[in-house]
Amino acid sequence: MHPMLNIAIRAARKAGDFIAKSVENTDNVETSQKGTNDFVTNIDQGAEQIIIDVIKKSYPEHNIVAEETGIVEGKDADYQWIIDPLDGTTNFVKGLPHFSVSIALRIKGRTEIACVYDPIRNELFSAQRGAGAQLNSRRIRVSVNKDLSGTILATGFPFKAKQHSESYVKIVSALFVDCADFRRTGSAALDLCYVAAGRVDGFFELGLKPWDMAAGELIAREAGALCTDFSGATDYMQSGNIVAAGPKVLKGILGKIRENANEAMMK
Ligand code: 2AM
Ligand code: CA
Ligand code: CA
Ligand code: CA
Repeated sequence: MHPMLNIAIRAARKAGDFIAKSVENTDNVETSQKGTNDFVTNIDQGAEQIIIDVIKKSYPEHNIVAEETGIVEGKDADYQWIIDPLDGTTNFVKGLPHFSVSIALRIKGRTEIACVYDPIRNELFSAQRGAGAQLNSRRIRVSVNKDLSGTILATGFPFKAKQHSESYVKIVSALFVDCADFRRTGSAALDLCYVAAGRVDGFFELGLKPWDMAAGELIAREAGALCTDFSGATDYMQSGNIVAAGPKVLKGILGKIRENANEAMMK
């Protein structure tokens, strides 16, 4: 295993176990609001510090971009770690046991290493570019479907970009004609991993941040998924709008998006 993947996994497990422990004793959880419908807790921050400490100890020169801390500059700009210490904070705050720790490493602008850890289920998803994707060390693959029929699609509602609600609902209605059903889990990082594992057949969401997607998208692609933005191009890290699925399902989702999205969503 790549030594940097080893460090990513060590950091994710340490942070995840810290989060899982806090679920047992919610007296220690302090929630504050960053904005409308946008929560952060001392556990998000504590988990992030654990991850940063593990990475900095092994790689003091590397750069870090973390959701709650922002940019931690190092001397070597070629290496950039992208961290979401707790993806699914709203679930966590509500006591809904579905969230994850997401860590990716980009080297010279390309994601090389990724891990997403679900501490409640003890599931560790990981990938190294060119070496496939794993769930707890076993190889995972996307589902194979000819088209949208029978598919279960994961999505996230545009709770932040509510100006897109109408177009979003149109896309969902159009997809619902052909797919079997939807899931809305609340952790984009795990949604991408579930695409990778074939637990859902596709995923789309808009308005995501790089740390929501960076690890999950490599894991999905290494498991055979294609990831695109809503126009079918690969600019999802910039736009925050992502579709992930096996090639045929992706084509079906993109078709419905193209027919129903507004102009701003297609950028
Ligand atoms: P978070 O829990 O790390 O914030 C679910 O739809 C996705 O949206 C999750 O990846 C979640 O990440 C993210 N999310 C939740 N609330 C958010 C907010 N107010 N602003 C931006 N992203 C948010
Ligand atoms: Ca957040
Ligand atoms: Ca997130
Ligand atoms: Ca987060």
